[in-house]
Amino acid sequence: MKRTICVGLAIIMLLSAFSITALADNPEQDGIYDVTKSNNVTITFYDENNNVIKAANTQIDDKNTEFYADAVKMELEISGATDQYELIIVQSEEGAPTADNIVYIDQTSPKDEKVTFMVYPSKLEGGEEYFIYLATNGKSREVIVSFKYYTARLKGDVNGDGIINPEDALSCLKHYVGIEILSGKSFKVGDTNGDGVVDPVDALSILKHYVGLEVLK
Ligand SMILES: [Ca+2]
Ligand SMILES: [Ca+2]
Repeated sequence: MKRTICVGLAIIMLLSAFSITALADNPEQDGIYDVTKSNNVTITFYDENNNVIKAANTQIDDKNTEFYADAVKMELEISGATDQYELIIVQSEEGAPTADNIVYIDQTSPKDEKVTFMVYPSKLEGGEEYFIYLATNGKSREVIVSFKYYTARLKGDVNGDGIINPEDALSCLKHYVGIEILSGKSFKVGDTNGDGVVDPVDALSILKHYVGLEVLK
């Protein structure tokens, strides 16, 4: 019994050691970030209304990144193109496009040794990583671009994964008992009733939202 308590305390102390870091505020808008691309690819990002989006330096989850606020579409120009190309965008799983994870597919032929794709993924979900594959005759499919999508924090979405569920309620309870201290945006969205404290009342609201008894707004 004594041993169980000691192990429990050790776990709690270990958890606290990892969680006492203040988080910088994440962006207020949704958008694309962490873009990597091959050298022969030029990308222009657009919002829903086809306005060009410029990159802004920002922090997401305490990491510096270039952020394209409100970007949902992109134009890809691939130079050195000689053949017909097929482009596929896959959510999450690098290496295995399947019917379930493909969010965009298109095919085009080059013009002046360039191919241009105007890409509009069917869905973009917060916290997910996307891979853009290009394939052509005699050349196997390769990743030419990868990016992540960020969604601004909803009230109750304490861990910022875009979903409000029991995990978030648990984070509120951990904060309440001092195991995992919430700060910044996480605290703000965790305090669902806005009374300045994150406690079991907030955890309960999140659970009620999850089961459909209450809608957090
Ligand atoms: Ca969440
Ligand atoms: Ca509260």
